[in-house]
Order: sequence, then C-alpha cells, then structure tokens
Amino acid sequence: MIRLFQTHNIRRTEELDGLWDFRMDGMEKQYRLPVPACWEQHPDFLRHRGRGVYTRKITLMRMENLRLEFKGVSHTADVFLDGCHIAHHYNAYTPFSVLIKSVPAGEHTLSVSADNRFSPDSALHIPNDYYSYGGITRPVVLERIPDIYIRKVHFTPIWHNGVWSGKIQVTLSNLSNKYCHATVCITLDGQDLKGEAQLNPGEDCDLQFVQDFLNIREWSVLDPQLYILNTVVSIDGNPIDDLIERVGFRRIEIEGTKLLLNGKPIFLMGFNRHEDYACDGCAVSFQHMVQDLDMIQDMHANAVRTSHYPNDERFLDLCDERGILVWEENHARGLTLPQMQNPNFERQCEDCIREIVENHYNHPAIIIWGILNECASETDEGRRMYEKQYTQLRMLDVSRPLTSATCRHFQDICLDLPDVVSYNLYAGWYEDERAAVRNAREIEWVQASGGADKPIIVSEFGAGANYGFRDRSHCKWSEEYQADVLQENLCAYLYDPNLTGAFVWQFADCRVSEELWFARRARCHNNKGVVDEYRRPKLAYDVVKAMFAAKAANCPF
Ligand code: ADA
Repeated sequence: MIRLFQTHNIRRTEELDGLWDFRMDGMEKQYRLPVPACWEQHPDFLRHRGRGVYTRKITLMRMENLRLEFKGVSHTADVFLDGCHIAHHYNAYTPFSVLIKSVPAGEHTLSVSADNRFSPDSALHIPNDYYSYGGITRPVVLERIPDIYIRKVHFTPIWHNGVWSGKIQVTLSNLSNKYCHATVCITLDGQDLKGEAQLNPGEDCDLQFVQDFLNIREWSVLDPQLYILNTVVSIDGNPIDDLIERVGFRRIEIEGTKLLLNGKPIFLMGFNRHEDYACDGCAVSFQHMVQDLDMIQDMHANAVRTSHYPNDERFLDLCDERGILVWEENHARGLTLPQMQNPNFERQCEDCIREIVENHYNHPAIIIWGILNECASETDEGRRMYEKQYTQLRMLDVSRPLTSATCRHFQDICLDLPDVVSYNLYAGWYEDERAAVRNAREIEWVQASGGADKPIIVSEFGAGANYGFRDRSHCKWSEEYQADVLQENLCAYLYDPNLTGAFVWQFADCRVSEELWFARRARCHNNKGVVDEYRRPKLAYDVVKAMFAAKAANCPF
C-alpha cells in the first residue's frame, strides 16, 4: 500500500514491494529480503550496522520516462539503474524521487544501497534514544511519466469573512525539448477550475487557482471531513497525466495563549510516538499503524507528536481520516552544540524540512511543525541555527504555527522564536519535584524569557516501567510507579489554564542504540511506553485513558 486513497487514474503507477535480491557488504551470502522492511528482522542482521544492496528487475514494453519514488530508505540511499548511479539521499524519514527520461524497452536492473552506519557524514542518524534501522523501510513506487507531467499540487484552505476558499498551487514539468501548451483542470467538491500553461522546454511551470467553496464541511477532530482534489493536465484536449490529493478545510490559529482549531480553543491530549514495533523495527506495518491509532483513540487522545522525525505518509493519512491532530517535526533529537556543528548538520536539517513540507503539506491533520527536539538552544550558535530553520519553515508554510521542544530549562535563549513554546518535563522521573510545583516554576520562567503570551505545551512527561514488573511498593520501574507519575502529571497539566497541550512520553516502548549511555537502558529499550513494543498495555494505559476521557468529557472539541 502506497497511500490510503488512489493517487492516479491516468498515470501508470506500481508499488515495487515483495522480495528483492539482497547482499550485505562484506558477506558472500545472497538473500531475498522483503521490501518495505528493516533488515534487522532477518536472523542474520538483528543488530547489523552496515551497507546492503537490494536488487530487482523492471521490464518496459516500450521506451518510457520513469519516475521512482522512495518513501524511506534507512538511512543513506544510493540508487543505480543498469549500474548507472541515478540518486543519492540522506535520511530514513523523508521521501525522495528520481526521474529518468527515455528509458529503452526491455529488462533493466534497479539497485538500491542502504547504509545505516554512524559516521561524520551522518549528523542526524547518530547513536540515540531510538534505533536507526537499516533497509528499504517504506514503499517504493515506479511510475511511467509523460513528457508533460504534474510534479506537485499544494492545497491551502482559507477562511475569510465566514467563507471557505481554497488556494491550489500546481507545478507542471516539461521533460521534452519543445515548447508546449497544456490545459489544467482541477475538480474539488464538484467544482471544476480550468487553467492554461505555456511550458518552455525542460522547465517547470507554476499555476495558482483560488476558489470559494460554499457548501464545505470543515475538517475537525469530531468530524474529519476530507475532499478529493483531482488535477488533470491535457494536451490538445487529451488528458495525459493526473495527480489526486486528499485535503481538508480547517484553520489553525493562535489567539493569545490559546491554540484555536476552526475558531475554537483546543487542548492537545497527546502521545509521543516513535515509528517502532517489536518485529517490524521502524517499518511499522499498516495493520500495526492502525492498531496504534486504535489504542491511542481508545485512550481518548486527540493528538500525536511524530517524535523525532517525519512519519510514514500512510500514518498521516490515517490521522487525516480519524481527526487526530499531528505535531510533525524534522529529524533531530538531543544534539549538543558540537553535534550541531557537524558540517553536514544544517544542510541535512534543511533538506529534511524542505522534504516534509513538500510532501506532507496537504495533510489537514498536521497542525503544527516542530524542529530540533532538545538541541543546543541555550547557545548563541545554536540560536542562529534554530532561527535559520524557523525562517526556512515560515517561507515554505505560513499556514501552520511552529514550535520546538526544549529541555534547556532556565537557560534556553530561543523562546522568542517559535509561535508555541514547548518543553519536556520529567517531574517524578528525572526530577523529584511535584509536577504542579515544577511546572509552575517552568511557566514563570518561560513567560519571563521570551515566551510571554504564547501557547505553551508540555511536549513530554512520563516515567519508565518494565512491562510485567508489578510491585506493591510502587518502586521505580514498576508499572505501578509509572501509573502514579502519569496520574500526577496529568492532574497537573490537563487543567492548567496556562497550557494548551500535554503529550505523554511515550505511547510504546522502543528500541534504542547500544552505544553511549543509551546502552544502560534496560533491554536496550526506552521503557516509558504506556504499552510495550508488542503493544501490551501497562497499568498506566487505563490511568491515561481515564484522565483523557474526563478531560474530553468536559471540553469536547
Ligand atoms: C527526552 C527526549 C526523548 C526521550 C526522553 C527520555 O525528553 O526528547 O526522546 O529520550 O527524554 O525517555 O528520557
């Protein structure tokens, strides 16, 4: 499965899933490994860091332009067609594509190397409190592309004077060496919008449409209404390409210290969720994505934070359909200033930001973009990099507020930069102070340090518990202790008028690196999930469920 809805009727597209030939560098043995998947699910590669090469054949009946899209290769990819290098990409969590013109008829060999090693070339995939797996971990799509094709369609819902309108930005590409006249027809909610395009050889062409839509139902948590946006490009009246997107009409605004969804204040009751499932690694299967959201909604949560990287688009599609609000963030967790000064860091962050906005812009569920979780925001050099990334994001998307989760308590010098201030607080785990008292001190500091009159989110709070460890003493690491800590933190945060959201750390236990201090974590897992990596609920599950349910009952969205 590529997306939860059909993205083309005209363009021929197929998913290159199934078994690919595979070889791991330095090993003779040949394998057949599934795609998408992590190589760690194979007994020979359970903890393997290295470079592996996946290979398969593709057959063309006639000469074609091919477009290959990789939704995720972990973590560094190089792509070869018949031995020619055609693409390089860094970062497991963002899609990339490559277009090859005029590929002759016949059988061709597609090879993809994946490299999950840590090295100075990798500033974001580093030893961390989550695991950087290896492999082609998200879907691969092969498309046959005409000389004039639709490269991108972005939809922005606009609410003005009580009327919904939509801004639709279309980018066409001309792969030929000829001038070309094309017509574009957009259909949304039964309305047709038409435009003309003059395309120069080898160039892109942007078109923009703005149209009122009078009978629209808003996208909301309780009624997540989605609409199909169909764009068709024709030459001389013949439709030659199309791109289907799925959109929603909703507005996210800030009013003082409140976050408004469709004009009404919301409180984000959320979970932090790593893309990690016991047997799947980061290549979480679709059914396990559904299971995760079933459990998250069973606990009456209304939000998910994609800690700490962009997520699989099928998961975002599910959030669109279910009315689950998403804080999606670029890829970074806990980098010190020296790590941020890696010569690759700024470019790799900016590539990630560009790729998530380009590919995830149309998801109504995404209501906030985050950057740089717990990086060096207490330093001048760190501030320069935060500021640069906020600026880049604002240039790419003015429709969503921005935030960043800090842990530089009482030292952060960047709180004036985001639209929403967020901090990670572990009262009862890393700090012994009572949650309400500790949070009051944090809020006082935030409001005096650049965060005054801004919405505030407690972006992480929680405690560790080893699944199945019960102890009447309620000692640390028992399920009882974790439930007690979450109970106390939720009591402190859910009804604090200074807060607009609180995200439990974390939904499920996840595997972590075996390097550095992370190896001291029991089982080499981060055990703060309210379910374990097999989604077996701990005692905390029912505590969070009761607390979120009570909050939802007295302030429905
Ligand atoms: C930090 C970090 C999380 C996780 C958490 C923990 O807040 O943002 O990724 O590492 O601490 O479990 O300690």
